[in-house]
Amino acid sequence: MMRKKKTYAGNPVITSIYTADPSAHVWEDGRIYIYASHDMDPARGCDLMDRYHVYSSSDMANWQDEGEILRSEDVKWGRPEGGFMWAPDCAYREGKYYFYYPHPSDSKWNDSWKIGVAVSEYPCHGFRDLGYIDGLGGFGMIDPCIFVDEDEQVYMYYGGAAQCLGGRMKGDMLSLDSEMRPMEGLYDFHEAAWVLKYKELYYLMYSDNVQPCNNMRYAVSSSPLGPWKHKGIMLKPVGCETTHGSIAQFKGEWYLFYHNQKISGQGNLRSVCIDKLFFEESGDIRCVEQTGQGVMACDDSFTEIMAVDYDGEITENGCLFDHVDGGQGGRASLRFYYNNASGCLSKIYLKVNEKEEFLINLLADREEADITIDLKCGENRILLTRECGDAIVKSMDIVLLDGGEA
Ligand code: FUB
Repeated sequence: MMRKKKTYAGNPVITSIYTADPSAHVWEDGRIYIYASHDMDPARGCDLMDRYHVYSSSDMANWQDEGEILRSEDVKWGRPEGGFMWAPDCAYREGKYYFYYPHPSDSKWNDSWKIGVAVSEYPCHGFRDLGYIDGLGGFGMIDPCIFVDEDEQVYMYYGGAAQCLGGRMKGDMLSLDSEMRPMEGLYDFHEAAWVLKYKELYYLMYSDNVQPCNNMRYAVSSSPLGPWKHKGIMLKPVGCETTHGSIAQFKGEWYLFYHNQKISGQGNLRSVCIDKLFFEESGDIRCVEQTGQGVMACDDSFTEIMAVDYDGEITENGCLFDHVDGGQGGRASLRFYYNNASGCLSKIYLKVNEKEEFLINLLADREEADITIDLKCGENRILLTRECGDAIVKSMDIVLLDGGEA
């Protein structure tokens, strides 16, 4: 069967699992990628966050889950209890993708933040952890943002607990080339720094400390390290306490990537959204309108994808797909087709070859849920167990992302 093409992305745009803190980038292959953190369901504050997923698109409306790229278990220097894989960023240089993530190195998590780096030759798989950046970290120091200027100079920004620091990085993408210095002129900085350049001006977007829900503000400067001039609010509260996002230009249009709690109603089970962003003639950013429809496909580049279909064996408590052909093994994009007439969010637990994977959301106003996982070569067993709600999964299709015929 063909996977259908969407005309509008819808908000939230990622619905099957909870995702937050989206960092969006357009890479050499002409696609746009979102590097998101993952709010593990059920949540315990933001403590259990783990398993970064990457999403990619050629048209802004149809997003492919590219699968998991890193989890706390892979971080040898990290806190023994794991979790706390918070807001990441990614940068490209000379054929390699560098993934930056904040993670504590000790059980006393908020005193021991470090900025870890993983590297790959690919934008969305194959990442290996390289350790952390010497000279960065400490109490509340989270949310790395990497900005590569037009002259190829690389800058690092990060911070939390009301402190934002910035500095130059070396071309190795792993070490600092200057002291990190306070970014001056920001009004009410909380966390979530994001830097970009538009025309001749640098923009630093960040979240403020307003309670119970933060705003997103921005400041401008003629230099990448400030001093900054505060300009105002560019995203009003999204409904949950945190606000965090990124800005990217894709095929001529500007977009804001952010998160809200629309699916769960819980501030620590968030979902990535996208809306259009506009610069005024003056260079000011117009306050972004948060829509339910989301952004429209920006062109016809997404062609319907041929997938292999499976009918599920519907059981009293879920659905079983046995003898699923994983081809030569590797990443597989699963799409579950379901009926959810209850009007409420349903959840199913996914197990692949007896390995616990995720709770998957089956939204009342949708009929499909996507997730990318690893399948082994040959036959696989995929079991869905009802966690809550009345949705019934009937069938599934699979696209093998790493090649290999199913
Ligand atoms: O997602 C965990 C933390 O919440 C991020 O690092 C912050 O920016 C806030 O979004």
